[in-house]
Amino acid sequence: MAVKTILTEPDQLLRQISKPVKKVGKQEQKLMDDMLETMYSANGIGLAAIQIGVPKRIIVMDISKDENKKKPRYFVNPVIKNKDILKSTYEEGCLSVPNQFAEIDRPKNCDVEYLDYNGEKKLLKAEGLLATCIQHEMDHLEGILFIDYLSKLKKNMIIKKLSKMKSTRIVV
Ligand code: GNR
Ligand code: NI
Repeated sequence: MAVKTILTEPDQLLRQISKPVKKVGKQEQKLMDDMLETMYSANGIGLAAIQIGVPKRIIVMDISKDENKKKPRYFVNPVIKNKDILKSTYEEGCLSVPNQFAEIDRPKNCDVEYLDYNGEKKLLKAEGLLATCIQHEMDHLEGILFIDYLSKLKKNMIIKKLSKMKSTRIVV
């Protein structure tokens, strides 16, 4: 396994639409292992493959709080089958939009069909943080970031800040 570099806004790769996986093979499993290790090392609860520069429809997640009780989840080619008309608000962050947070409304519950780590077809009825996170990750597959839901003004402020941070190189 290996920790990969997480791309950050305004990297244009993050805007790519990810491609469906034809078969969950060794290569995809190795990618999922690397994604999980990268996510844990960045203290994230989810990661989409495009965040490490791979435009495949693959997501890893672990929303468990206890470090000793890890519960990794893998989603390949996820599709939302059903979503709530009820919305819930959550303060979201993103490893690709470092140190920025905003309250985002999304359907409260959703059903997701996907292939697991072994390529088996599964259906998950997601609620709460799990539902929020899976929807955040599925947006990444479409090249969407949570800041896209903010006003132009707020979004541009964040992009400007991140661009500045990126162009600042500390010289000793
Ligand atoms: O680590 C993460 N936390 C988080 C908090 C609220 C809503 C969504 C997330 S996902 C984020 C990791 C990430 O950027 N995944 O794409
Ligand atoms: Ni994200």
